Amino acid sequence: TGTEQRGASTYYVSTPIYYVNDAPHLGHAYTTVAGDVLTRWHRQRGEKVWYLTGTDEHGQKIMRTAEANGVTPQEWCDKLVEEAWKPLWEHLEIANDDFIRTTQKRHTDRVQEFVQDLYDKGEIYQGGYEGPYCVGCEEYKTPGELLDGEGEFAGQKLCPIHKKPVEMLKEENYFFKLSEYGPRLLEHYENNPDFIQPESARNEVVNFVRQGLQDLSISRSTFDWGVPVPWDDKHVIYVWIDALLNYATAVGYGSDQAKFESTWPASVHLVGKDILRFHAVIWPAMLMANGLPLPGKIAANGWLMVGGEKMSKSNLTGIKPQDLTSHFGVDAYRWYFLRAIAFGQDGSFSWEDFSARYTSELANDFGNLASRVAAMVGKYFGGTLPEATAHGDAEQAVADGLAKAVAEADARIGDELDFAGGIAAVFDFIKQVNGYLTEQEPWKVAKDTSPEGQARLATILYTAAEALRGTAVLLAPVMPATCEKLWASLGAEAHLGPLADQRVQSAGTWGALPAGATVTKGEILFPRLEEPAKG
Ligand code: ME8
Repeated sequence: TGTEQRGASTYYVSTPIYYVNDAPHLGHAYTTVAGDVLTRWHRQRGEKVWYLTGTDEHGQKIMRTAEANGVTPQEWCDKLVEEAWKPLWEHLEIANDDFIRTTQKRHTDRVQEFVQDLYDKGEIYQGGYEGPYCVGCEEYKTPGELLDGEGEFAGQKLCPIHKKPVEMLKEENYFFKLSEYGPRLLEHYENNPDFIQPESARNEVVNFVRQGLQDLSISRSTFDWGVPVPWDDKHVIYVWIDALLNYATAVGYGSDQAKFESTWPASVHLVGKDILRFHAVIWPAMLMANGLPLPGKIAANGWLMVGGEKMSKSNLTGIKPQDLTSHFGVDAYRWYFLRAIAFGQDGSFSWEDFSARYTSELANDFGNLASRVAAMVGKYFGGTLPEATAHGDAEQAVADGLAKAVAEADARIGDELDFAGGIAAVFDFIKQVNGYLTEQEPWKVAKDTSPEGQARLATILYTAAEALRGTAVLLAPVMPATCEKLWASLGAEAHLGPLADQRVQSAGTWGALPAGATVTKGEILFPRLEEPAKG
């Protein structure tokens, strides 16, 4: 059909663009860190990558928040973007290539053109609609999915996600003929089994579409904080239509054809499962309607939960990432959520679990290994990495372990978005190296001053250092600053160049770190946590 061809030469990943009604919490950071690790991984494969994030600034939710704070919506958005959202992504070492805001002219002009095109093609018509609306979701709800309110909300119907009363909304609006796209969408899901990930999300969407789609109201006339409908300025474009188009407008749709063609379509749209239908149903239908290629994958992450409910800004249950990074550090933070929660599943944050994993896996297994090896190369070889002249079976097992970790992590993280599985493979390897040192006992071998004894000692320490070289490359996308410190402590840059230039494909090639490298005992990678932990 043409829409299924993916030709772009760029590995293009997007996060949702977040509502700026409040500051970001752990949930937003979860999706954004996942995308950062994924794109860093692909950059490390040597691919051309584009990583996009941004903010969703129109609609009633933002307008009401601004009103409640006594400022204009634009002032509110500017303040939140500059003081809360951008600084957090910098703090978390997010290497996004662009940051789109839906109030930017480069976006609003293109949104109008896109919608005008659909109108000209007869995909949009005028009609009326009345139904229960959740401002938290910015979405009409179907009566069947609403919950009965209790207590302060007795007698009212509640949104199943926000647990707040819905409002009855009646409008004369413009409608997109979404109902006509069911068969083509189902065909696309069928022909592209990986289009929606994970499987549970795919099934949910397929079932939803099979029940039949309704046309979608794409304009609002009861408030004006939005992009005007080009042919009828009494209406603004529905915030979700406006928002979804960011993925195209940010990479040159309608403005920079060369860039658009080399970037579009997205390889992966990362989304929370709360907004799956918008991305897996409405968005592809909009693209089909305008003849644009569909994205490669919609990957839904689960929810971080608080007290059994989705952590949310609207319900004031958000925990600020900075509350955790100030205690655990940024890299441990980036690592923890991807390591501890299977991507696609819900998960609960717990201070105890984070502390326990930090201490056992980061400080003890990984950090201690790095500092022990550097200390022994310092003590026994004056800080110059010795040659492995006695490489035998035990060493070969470590070399094979590295190759296996590389292959496993590359497939899991780079292709399957199984971050937990990929990180676990690297930490299994770290355990293997620790086991190797425990068995070889270099501190005892050091007492044997014969040439054979010294050759053994040299070989053991070379092997451990080379294992760390591979580990630094594999963990760099997850813990960039920590791996830079390790790279520096191994003296790797002088021989192999910057860590950022290392390739996944050659990370498992044994013997890359040459004898003669200057190994120094650098900073402690994971300092002991201060006790007692908050929580
Ligand atoms: O939905 N657990 O913006 P939003 C995991 N503007 N992820 C969570 C989470 C949680 N508890 N809470 C939020 C919007 N997220 C729209 C998107 S896209 C064209 C428009 C993450 O500020 C998750 O990725 O409500 C979720 O989809 C997103 O933040 C919602 O952010």
